[in-house]
Amino acid sequence: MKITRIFISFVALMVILGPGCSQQPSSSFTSQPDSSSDMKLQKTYEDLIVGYAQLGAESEWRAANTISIKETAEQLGVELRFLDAQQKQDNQIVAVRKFIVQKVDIIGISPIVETGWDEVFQEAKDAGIPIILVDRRAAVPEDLYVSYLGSDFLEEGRKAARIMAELVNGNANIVELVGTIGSAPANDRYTGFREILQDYPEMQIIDSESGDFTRARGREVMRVFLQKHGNQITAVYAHNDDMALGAIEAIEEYGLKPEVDIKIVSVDAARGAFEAMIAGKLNATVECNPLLGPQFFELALKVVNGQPIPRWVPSIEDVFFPEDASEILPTRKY
Ligand code: GYE
Repeated sequence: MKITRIFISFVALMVILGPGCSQQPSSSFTSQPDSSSDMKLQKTYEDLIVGYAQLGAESEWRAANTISIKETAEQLGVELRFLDAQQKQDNQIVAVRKFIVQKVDIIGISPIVETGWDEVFQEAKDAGIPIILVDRRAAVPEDLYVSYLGSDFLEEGRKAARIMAELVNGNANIVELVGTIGSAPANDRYTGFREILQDYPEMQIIDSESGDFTRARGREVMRVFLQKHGNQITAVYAHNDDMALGAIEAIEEYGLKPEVDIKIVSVDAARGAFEAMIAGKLNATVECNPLLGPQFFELALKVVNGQPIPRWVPSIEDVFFPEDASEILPTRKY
């Protein structure tokens, strides 16, 4: 079974291509270039000061994302002020406030959870500093940020469910390892998966718990699932690869064979997932691209120069299976 690019979302492409999707950043964020002014007024990458509020370092995905942001800034000559919030929303809010005091040109942030951002985003707006949401969305009014750069997490959940349905022939007792509670990817991967499951009455989610997107928590939660449900469990849906890798360890400890006795589908397509597929321990991984540095700084420069940008810049993503894993692993960048 080889499902390659057939899942690339038509909707996502329409968002990229659609003429109605571009918007002019609001004038309270950026000064429009005066048509009579000369090109010197346009900023270049070397002029840009960017504040970046990263949420933490919980996964292989996040490590690759941070490297992409830092390396791209260095290559382009952008002055990057980077803060790691260590998995705490309060730290991210403090980081944004620091960037406001420092009067950076623009702020990038991966909001750890969806809610609770209105006040601090409003403060940035009042200071005339635009915000780009990177990787994760925030549930705030649209005028509080200029663009969202990241994946279609709902579609990732749907893809995982379609693959799972094929693997189990429409019949399974599934346990779910949910990502960080309240985060956009956990919320949407949860919902997208269930949307598709409605068409498969014999596929039941018998338990669902957060493993906080980490390998250690994925292993702990899977141990508990196995204690509770034993070999009733026939499938695992993990919202990211790290949790799936933890679950694999727990399944082996319990004496069952991952991939064979228990089918496992996860999200991210990080190198660890390819290695697990090559070792015959993971059935599939849905890609979620963390290499957002180049697109982020391109957007940032456009915003600062008052150029139109899309409201959403979605990533185009694939799905990978064990049969292609050895061939593809050397080409993976994360
Ligand atoms: O899937 C997970 C990470 O926000 C898309 O966060 C990201 C998610 C990714 O910890 O591995």
